Amino acid sequence: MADLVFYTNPQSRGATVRWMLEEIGEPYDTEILGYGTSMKAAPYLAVNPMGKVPAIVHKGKVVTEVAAICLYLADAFPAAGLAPAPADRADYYRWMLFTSGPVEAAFTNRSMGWEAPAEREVMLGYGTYDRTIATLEKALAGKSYIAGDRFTAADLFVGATINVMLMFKLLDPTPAFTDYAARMTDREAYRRARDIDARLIAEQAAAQPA
Ligand SMILES: N[C@@H](CCC(=O)N[C@@H](CS)C(=O)NCC(=O)O)C(=O)O
Repeated sequence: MADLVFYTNPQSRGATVRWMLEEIGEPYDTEILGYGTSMKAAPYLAVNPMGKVPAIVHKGKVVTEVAAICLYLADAFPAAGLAPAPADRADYYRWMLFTSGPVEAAFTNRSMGWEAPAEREVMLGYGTYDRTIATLEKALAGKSYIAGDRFTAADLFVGATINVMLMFKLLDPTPAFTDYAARMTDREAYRRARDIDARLIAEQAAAQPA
């Protein structure tokens, strides 16, 4: 058993953590959980009471939430060079958490067709979808990377989120977003992770009764 266990489903936000794990390059064991079945059964609820994937257990410590897992792994495995030096983390924390909070809420609400009445926008952490997305676009303007001068876990997380939003047509495919997503995902670790999950999805489909 490896020190690092990854709980996921290949068709889930776990894809981002798989990419992160492939960037880290350390051995990990994978536990595949089924929607509505093993994901909501006692053994996994003991790991994540939410009954949601992904989660990791590293040396007995549980981490859930994709953004937290990426931040944790970048710190736990510094040799991968995915976290800036502590003094240079302003943009790193800012855009990572802006994406896991306001951006995620803005696009999931949009995907559900929920629109807050204008007078209640002040109560929403993201205000409006349009302002949140314009802010993210501005954060990328004129930069190769979102936090500093090299690829970090913030690019992995923000790039993966933008990629998914583009795939599900929840984001206007402006050059700022499409170029950034294409550049961030043009990495061996991304392709390895994508291929592993694609293989698992094919295996699951083949195992379904006809
Ligand atoms: N905020 C969580 C979201 C996790 C999440 O919603 N995962 C979905 C798959 S993408 C899930 O496990 N759904 C199964 C369920 O709720 O039963 C994170 O960032 O990890």
